[in-house]
Amino acid sequence: TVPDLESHFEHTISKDQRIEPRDWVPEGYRKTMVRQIAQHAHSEIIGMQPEGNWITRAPSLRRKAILLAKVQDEAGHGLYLYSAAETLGTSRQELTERLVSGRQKYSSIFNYPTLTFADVGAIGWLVDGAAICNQVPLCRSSYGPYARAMVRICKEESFHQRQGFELLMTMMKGTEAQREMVQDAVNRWWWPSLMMFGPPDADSPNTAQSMAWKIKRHTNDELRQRFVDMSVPQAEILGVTLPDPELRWNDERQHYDFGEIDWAEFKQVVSGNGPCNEQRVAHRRKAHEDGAWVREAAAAHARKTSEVAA
Ligand code: FAQ
Repeated sequence: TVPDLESHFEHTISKDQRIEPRDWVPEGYRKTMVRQIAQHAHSEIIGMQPEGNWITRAPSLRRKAILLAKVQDEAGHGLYLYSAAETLGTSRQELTERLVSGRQKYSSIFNYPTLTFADVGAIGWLVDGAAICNQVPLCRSSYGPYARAMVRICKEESFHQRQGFELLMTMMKGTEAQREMVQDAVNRWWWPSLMMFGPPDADSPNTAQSMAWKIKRHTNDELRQRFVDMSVPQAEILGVTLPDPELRWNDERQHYDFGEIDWAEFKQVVSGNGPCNEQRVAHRRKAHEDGAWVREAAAAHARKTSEVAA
């Protein structure tokens, strides 16, 4: 009966055990989990585009090999995550259709352009850095298939973050023009990276319930603060300035204070009006349409083999 199932679900959550695909879950839990996993998967897939833009123009064979590997990892993360969502009863095809028709979100960060090769470094350092900060706690998320996917994904993100930092460090040891390129990239990517953590807690409609269900382990503002605290010393090592005049250590709080995020810009980008939203979705839609014949051929082949077997 439902009360039994419900108490089993509540018990599993309260004991910090994992919910598995065979378990009964409240509809709200299923909906939230599918939304978060799908948005996460879409972010990985759309997130291939800004850096993919530089694969053909990487400055050396070594940089090209690293970048190819990173972008391929992102495709892998996306597929992993779609599989996790499928265990909740929503197919990858359905989710892809929601993405290409603009009905489902992906991270705001991937709607900004990559103007120079230093952007590849800044994405690795800041965007993957923010992703790790957000995702390490998700390894303890209550939904088993999602939490387990996060373990592997975080290992790969850690390599991504290091390659970005190392790229920027190399450029900082180069010419004056290279140092300026790095500073310019950091100026453009810093604030959008802080927006990756989502709206402030007071304006985050999903946080309270997701924390109660242990889908999320920390609030948006907690993770954003952790990211700022982690990034300031790294910026010092690199020798770049973070573009926030209000950034300073607060001895009382034992954290860095930072300036106000431009939430109007965040809302614009999330609602489809960022600098590259249209281009990103159009590119994904075209790739999906161009791949239709592969899906049809695979389905026809599967049908044929099952007919032969029967
Ligand atoms: N952009 O109530 P909340 C990566 C939406 S890392 C767009 O606070 P929640 C790696 C939110 O979904 C990036 N939308 O929501 C990589 C909700 O939507 P709704 C992906 C945003 O879920 C690196 C609404 O606003 N990582 O891809 C954003 O509790 C380099 C209200 O917000 C993840 O997805 C945003 N920044 O908390 C790849 C991590 N923020 O209900 C390539 C997993 C919020 O209107 C290259 N996700 N929204 O449909 C999470 O941890 C959470 O979903 C949050 C949002 C923290 C993102």
